[in-house]
Parts: sequence; structure tokens; C-alpha cells
Amino acid sequence: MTVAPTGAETSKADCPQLPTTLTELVETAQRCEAAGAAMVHVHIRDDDHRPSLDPARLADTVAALHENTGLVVQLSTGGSVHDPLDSRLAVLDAEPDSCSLTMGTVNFGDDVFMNPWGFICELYQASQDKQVVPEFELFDLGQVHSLARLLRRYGLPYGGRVHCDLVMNVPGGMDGTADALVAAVAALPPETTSWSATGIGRSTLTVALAALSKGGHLRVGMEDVLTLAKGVPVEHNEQLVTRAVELGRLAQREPMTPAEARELLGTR
Ligand code: KMH
Ligand code: ZN
Repeated sequence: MTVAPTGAETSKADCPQLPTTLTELVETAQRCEAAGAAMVHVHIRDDDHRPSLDPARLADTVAALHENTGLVVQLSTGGSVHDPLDSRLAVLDAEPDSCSLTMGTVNFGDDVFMNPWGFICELYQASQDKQVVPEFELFDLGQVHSLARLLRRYGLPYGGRVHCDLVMNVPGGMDGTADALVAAVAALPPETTSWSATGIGRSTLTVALAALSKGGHLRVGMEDVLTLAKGVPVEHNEQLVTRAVELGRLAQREPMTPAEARELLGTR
């Protein structure tokens, strides 16, 4: 189970319960770990709660999460749609256990989330050099195909495992439906050793249930959904983790411990 507690798209003004400070992030991570999360997918904010890729702040965040939790720490290299590619590459210098690595450019609501092929190749090789395990973020079927191409060209990731995350229902990406999930899972390259899925917005439960049915792992969190039901806001990320753990238990799937997740992913 991965928790993605903050993201880069929601403002603190619109959602004061979003964890944007380091203190809030660490408290969130601790409570989510206790609830069953094994990995945290991290976007940080500056003192004004705006998305940031400040190198020192990223390094401090990784250190604080390692000090205060046992979670696998995954830094986002996606950042916000406005972040330049060189700042996104430099994220790896903060020495996270894992990094997100999106396999192609995708329309993102009214914006464009830029991931040109050259950037993907550079980021991937940097992750191999720096011993950071990538999580391949797949927003559509074309990106699944690109992953096979990347692995053919550059070999396996650091750690020898291939872990993917299907990010579904972004306006511009694949649908958040069971049918789309089945198609994407069927197209994953044979090197894939594990995958998770997350459904943005109201697709969150559909995608979680479909992922559990297909043997996948789950990502939940306020990066992806801000309501528990129509008109019921999420007050704390822990609620989303707890609900996902309950869904898993109904499917007789126990959440992995962080140690088991490290083994699964091959982190250093
Ligand atoms: N904020 C999105 C533009 C990632 O973390 O790698 C990109 C994103 C993906 O959230
Ligand atoms: Zn993200």
C-alpha cells in the first residue's frame, strides 16, 4: 500500500487539511504507516505551501521520513506541471529509496505533464546510477508500450525488479474503469514484477476494487482524491489508507509491511 498524501495540484487554501509542512507530512506518514501503508509518495511544498523541488528541502524531507518512519520513501520526479525538467532530474540527489518515473507526456486537465522520451531515458539511467528504484507511472496504454521499449534499451532498473503504478482517470489519460485496468495490466511487459493502481477522483473505489481483483497493489491518498463520498471531505490521509486496508482484507489480502515492500521493490 502506497500513500500519496499531498500531490502538487491542490492548494492549501482550498484544502487546509492537506499535509504541506514537514511536520504535517511526518505526522501523516506515521499515522498512515500505523494504518497499513508501506510506502509514501512525496511531493513537497515551500513555506507558502506552493509545490517545490528545492534540493535541500527534499533531502531534509527524505531524512525526516527515514528517521521517523519505516516507510519506503518515494520522491516524485513528476513535480507539478510547471516544474522544469532539470529540477525534476535533480530530485534523485536527495537519495530517496524510490522515485516516480512517468513513461510519457500526457494532457493533464487543462495543462500538459511533460515527459519527452529523452528526459525519460536520462532520468532512468540516473536512477540506475544512483541506485534509486523507479516506480513507472503509467497514465495510458501508450506509456505501457514505452516501458517495454525503455527496458529493451537500458535493461532492468536498479534492484532488478520492475514495479509499475497505473494512474487512472486523469483528464487526458486512460479511464478509471475496470475495463481500462484489465487492458493495461494485460499489456504490461513480461519483466514486470509488481504493480499498483490508483484512480483519481471518483474512480478511486472502482480502480481499487479492480486492482485487488487482478492481484495488484494499491495507492491511495489526497494527491488523488479529496472526498470519501460525494460531499464528504477527507480529513486525514489515514482515512483513505484505513479504507483501502479494509477493502484488501475483504479480498483476503493483507497489507505488506515496509520491510516486505523493500524486498518486493529491491530498494537498497
Ligand atoms: N503532479 C503531476 C503533474 C508523479 O508524481 O510522478 C505529476 C505527478 C506524477 O504527480
Ligand atoms: Zn505524484
